[in-house]
Amino acid sequence: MSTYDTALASDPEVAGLIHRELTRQQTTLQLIASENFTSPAVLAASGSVLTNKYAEGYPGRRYYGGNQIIDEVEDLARNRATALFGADHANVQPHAGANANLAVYQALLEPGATVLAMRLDHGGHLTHGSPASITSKIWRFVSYGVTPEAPSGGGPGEVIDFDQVAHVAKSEQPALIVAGSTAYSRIIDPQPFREIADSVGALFMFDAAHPAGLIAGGAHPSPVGVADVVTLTTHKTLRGPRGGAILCRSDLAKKIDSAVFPGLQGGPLEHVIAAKAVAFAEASRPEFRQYAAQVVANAAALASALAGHGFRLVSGGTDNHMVLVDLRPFDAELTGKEAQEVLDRAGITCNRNTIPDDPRTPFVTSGLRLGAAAQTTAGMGTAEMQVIAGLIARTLQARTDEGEIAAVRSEVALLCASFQPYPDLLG
Ligand code: DSN
Repeated sequence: MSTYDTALASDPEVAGLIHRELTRQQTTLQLIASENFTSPAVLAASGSVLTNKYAEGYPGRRYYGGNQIIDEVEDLARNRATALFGADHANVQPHAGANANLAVYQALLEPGATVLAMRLDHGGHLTHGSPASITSKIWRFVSYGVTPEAPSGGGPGEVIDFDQVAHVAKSEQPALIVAGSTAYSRIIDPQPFREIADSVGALFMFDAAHPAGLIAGGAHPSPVGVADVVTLTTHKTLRGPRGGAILCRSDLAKKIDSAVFPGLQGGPLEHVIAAKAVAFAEASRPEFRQYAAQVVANAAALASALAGHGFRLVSGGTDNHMVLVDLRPFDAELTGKEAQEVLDRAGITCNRNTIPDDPRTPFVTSGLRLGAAAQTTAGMGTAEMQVIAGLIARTLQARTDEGEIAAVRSEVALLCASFQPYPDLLG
């Protein structure tokens, strides 16, 4: 019996599913760059009785009674967020990073206003103006991308093209410039974006969904105080519960808060906000600085080991928690879709991803995105990253050989057994 079986004795069907997912997380490698293992304290807070409470509004201004303690919870989360990031104001209510971005656009822009953000096929997020996202139906997005792939032995390639950012900003006169990405493996320096935004009188939003934990842990430069607004997710490198948050200057606080509620969302998820408070406190401890540095070291080790196995690294390598791999030099026929599927069967969980100027569709892709944040939480170091790179190469080389895939699957389970994220939870 696991903890969940006991608590969910009345619903063995759901208990069984949670139990199976726990076992999956305990016996396979979690390399999705946007995932992590939260602490038991975060799990406890997000599974608490705070889920019972309705609290539309903000501390001190709620539309429901009985929120005295909930106000303390949300104030604690806000105060911990502002202290952690050195921000004037925090809104901890966004249910997700996408909601945080939408709320910022709603707060700062008139419908139809122009926004300059990263191209989706170069690493931008859906909320950075995908035709499939409501963002592009309300606002007019123009884009910048990365520089071309460097010729072999040449200088840096596939890095943010600041000449293009400046050029498009000048010609399109955006009201807002957005920095940030879901698939970019280099440090995003906020300063050049600030200068370009100032040169055209635009506001500047930094979407820190991915590097939030690296920023909190001092491994990446902070955009707080440089950008007008910073959005983040709390569950990726920051290692908290699934959710979003917004940091901003005091003069924008009222607009941002009104855009989140009542503009976009109803009742805040106070159990998740409590879990965010736990995560903000965890991220302010010295151990988290070591964690952030180890994540970066592990991603670099994974990248260089993969390069040694014949994969091409997009942007030439990594400075953050993720590695974007071009599969074509390893095997011209191998798509990201097939690679993701076969790695899944070998117990290596990751996601396919487009690479800049990918000749294949986003559903098929020529790339894989890998992240080191979760397995670093589980205690892995650079030596394990080299082992993982070898297992990935072996699996993809033998992708039609079920015996070899099963052998890798066993080795993965053996490796994971020594690095348990939840040693006290029985899988
Ligand atoms: N799904 C997130 C990611 O994987 O990067 C972005 O929303």
